[in-house]
Amino acid sequence: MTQRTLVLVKPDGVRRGLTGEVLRRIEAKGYTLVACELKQATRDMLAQHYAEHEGKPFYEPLVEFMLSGPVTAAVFEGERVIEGFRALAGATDPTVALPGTIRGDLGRDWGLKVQQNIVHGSDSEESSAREIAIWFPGLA
Ligand code: RTP
Ligand code: MG
Repeated sequence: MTQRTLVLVKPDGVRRGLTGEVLRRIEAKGYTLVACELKQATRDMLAQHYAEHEGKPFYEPLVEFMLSGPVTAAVFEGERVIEGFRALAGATDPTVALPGTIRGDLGRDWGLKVQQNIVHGSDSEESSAREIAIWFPGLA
């Protein structure tokens, strides 16, 4: 079934100049870019985006990290793209993410309060619909 997923190149990825590399990998896999914009998140957007994590020990550092600079927000489309992008991204912890994945090839532990792992990708159809409405409210 054709799906859409919300991808964020997080502030660490944008600062390191990895936006092109991340988008290249997703396009090379065969998914279709349907929206893309450099955006500065607001606290309100992040409260909605990370609602499931509210109250966890990493929540506040995560929000501060996500506010620390612009993110590249993108929507990709394709068959099973939600699962497909999460496979491209690799495990949440970049230290153990497998080589060949975005986080495994490009990320590492920087000894900071929250994992800075370059990308976000929606984890379900429900999440992708909710997240796309936050980041691209006008997208049909
Ligand atoms: P994402 O939502 O960014 O695609 O990543 P994910 O599903 O692999 O990870 P999730 O569990 O949803 O966590 C969201 C983000 O919070 C940061 N995190 N840090 N213990 C920690 O330091 C920790 N745990 C989570 C990461 O940036 C993670 O991507
Ligand atoms: Mg997640």
